[in-house]
Amino acid sequence: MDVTRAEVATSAAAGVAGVAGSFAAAGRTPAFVAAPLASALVNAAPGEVTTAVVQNLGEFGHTLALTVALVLSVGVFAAIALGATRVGSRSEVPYTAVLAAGLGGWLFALAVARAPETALWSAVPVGGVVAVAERGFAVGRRRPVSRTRRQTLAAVGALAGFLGVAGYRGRNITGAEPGPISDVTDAETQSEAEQLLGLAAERSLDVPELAPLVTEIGGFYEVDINGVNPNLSDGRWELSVTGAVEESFSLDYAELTEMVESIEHRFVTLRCVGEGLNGKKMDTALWTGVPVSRLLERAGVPESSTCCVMLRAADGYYEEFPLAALEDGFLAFGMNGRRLPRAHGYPVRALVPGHWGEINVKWLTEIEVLKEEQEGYWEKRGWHGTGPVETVAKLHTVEKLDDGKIRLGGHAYAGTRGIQRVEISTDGQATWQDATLSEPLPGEDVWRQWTYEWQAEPGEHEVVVRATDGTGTLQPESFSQPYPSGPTGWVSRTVDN
Ligand SMILES: Nc1nc2c(c(=O)[nH]1)N[C@H]1C(S)=C(S)[C@@H](COP(=O)(O)O)O[C@H]1N2
Ligand SMILES: [Mo]
Repeated sequence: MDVTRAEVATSAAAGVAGVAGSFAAAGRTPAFVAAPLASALVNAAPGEVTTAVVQNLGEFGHTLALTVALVLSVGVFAAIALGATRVGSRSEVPYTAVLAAGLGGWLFALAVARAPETALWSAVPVGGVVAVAERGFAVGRRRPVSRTRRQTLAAVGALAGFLGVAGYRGRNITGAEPGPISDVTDAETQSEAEQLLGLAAERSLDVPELAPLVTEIGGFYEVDINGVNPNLSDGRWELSVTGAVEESFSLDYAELTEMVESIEHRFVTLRCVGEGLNGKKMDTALWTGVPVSRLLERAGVPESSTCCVMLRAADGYYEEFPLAALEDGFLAFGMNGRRLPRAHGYPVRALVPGHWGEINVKWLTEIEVLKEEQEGYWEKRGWHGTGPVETVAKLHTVEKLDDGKIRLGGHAYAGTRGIQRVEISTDGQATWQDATLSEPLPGEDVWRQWTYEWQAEPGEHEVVVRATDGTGTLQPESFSQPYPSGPTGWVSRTVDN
């Protein structure tokens, strides 16, 4: 089959226009055609690839997947446009090519992103490009039409203009970024949160380089299986409690936020099982929400249901773990005095005390009580990240002070075991000294900051840091990689004075 240059140019333009139209309508939300394709690519990839993309490459990996998905989408819209012009050239009915291109574009976008209105934003540009080409460039026409340079330039210019507008519009669609929790609770709840945040600021060590006890929302680490986050609305959100319970039920956002008697604030630290030993995927926030036990009581969990639960989310994520762990869990709709941001699970996420970040499911839609164990998303890919966190002390700041001393600092975390002690060796583990710890924050599941100063001799020093948890157990010394059960070992570093 011969494809003429005009046809190649037309299909390519239609492909790009179809994707641009979708972006203009949906921005970085799952209704954008490339978003579900990128997710499908990541999810269909072998476990190691998914791990590399999500746990190690992070945002870059998602950008890569999204780029491949973009190219694919352009290709499909282009193929649709080409097919449509071919069909049109054999038809006596006017506008066959335009209609076929539009319909094809709409169906493809709909099949991928399942948003009929947004799909129109692909259909119209794809059909439009074919219409322009038919009229001015004789594509798909038997009757030759002479094309002028001016027409070509006008068409290219129109396309470029469309891309610019689409890019601008799409980038400004960021999805829900909600306001303070007082919008959905009351002024008192808001002021409690603010007082607690004030307390955390007071208790943070006076070491400017060291991250404070509560991480700012924008600085809180993020790990997602998809490069594009769900864009839910609280008005349509529902959480169902199902499975081996006496009575399944669903509850909506208003019901949850109106459980005034049950609303609590909790400082909780999260840490990703896939991070490096001295990595930065560990942060703390003040979360506002309702204990999960309220919902489990309402559903009624029979004595015989002692096994486990599956939490499911709007992004297709699912994680399974012991029911006992969930009983102390928390459903958060607030973070640092704000309503939960989209990146961290808006409108509601689960927080499971002391466990790896993995089971703290964001965009939560279902809690299913199970009678038998099943594998979660990451366990299917070989990870063991549903249990309690390992103890860790991180070394994140090394500074030389004016008086010539060296100051070290970091955070230590051991889940609900708490941190009792952090020790430093500056002589390659010959001797150990106690670090200064920040006063503990209220709560069972929070990190502590540590700092240590010493007058170092000139030269190199091997610095090692280790924590002891609240049960008196020393952080494990033997080194292991993050995969499959989280990193272990003592963080060390050579400090040059
Ligand atoms: N729905 C959903 N929940 C999720 C994830 C996800 O990809 N989808 N990632 C998990 C992982 S691996 C971690 S470490 C934490 C990270 O939470 P954060 O992004 O709010 O820091 O969320 C967990 N909850
Ligand atoms: Mo994670």
